[in-house]
Amino acid sequence: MTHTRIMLLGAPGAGKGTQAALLADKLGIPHISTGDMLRAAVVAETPVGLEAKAVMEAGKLVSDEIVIAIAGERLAEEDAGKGFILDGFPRTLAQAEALEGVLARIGSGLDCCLAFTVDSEEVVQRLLKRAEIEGRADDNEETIRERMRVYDDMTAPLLAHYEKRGLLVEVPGRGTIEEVSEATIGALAGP
Ligand code: B4P
Repeated sequence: MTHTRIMLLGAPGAGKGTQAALLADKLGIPHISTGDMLRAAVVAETPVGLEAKAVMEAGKLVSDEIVIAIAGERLAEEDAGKGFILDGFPRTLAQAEALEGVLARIGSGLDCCLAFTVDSEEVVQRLLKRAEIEGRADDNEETIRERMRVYDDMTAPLLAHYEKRGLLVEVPGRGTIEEVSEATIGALAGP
């Protein structure tokens, strides 16, 4: 398995965060989640957190400017030099272009984009279940449906963007977490 600069794409609840954590552990490279970084900023009440809070609670995207800055800073840290799992970034074409610039500056590029496919009713059910367990402010049915609309409008176009670059690998996101994990490792190993 040679891929170490990996990004994960998929609708909310498609399994990005779950699979990113498993993969990062297996490959010994950092899991970089813009969602986790933004939630930490909200809890710490930093200027970024104060700006992001209401946007996230409404199921909208935080501004490209903020997200590109926090992801760029994190990718410049030493541990990301040996590879990374990007989870939830990029989410817009502007973010994808910014990522290409950041990686080009450090003489690197993405090895692949793993796209998790799963049907919308299943993701709603998964996120409602997470709401019972974790109580995340954006895991209620109305906000989940808004996040899915935002995904279709702003993020789904990235599928064609990465396909054109020969980086897109689709992974069926249905099944248990273990089954999806096996499919993810299989997808990285190639045909
Ligand atoms: P994220 O934290 O990225 O949240 P998410 O899309 O809902 O997915 P997540 O990765 O957490 O969940 P997963 O599918 O693994 O973003 C949250 C918000 O932050 C965004 O709405 C936005 O406001 C902001 N944001 C983040 N990045 C941004 C960016 N780049 N630009 C702008 N704004 C940004 O898992 C969901 C649930 O399903 C879990 O409970 C899990 O246990 C379960 N699950 C996973 N796989 C399963 C399986 N196979 N079977 C059953 N359940 C499963």
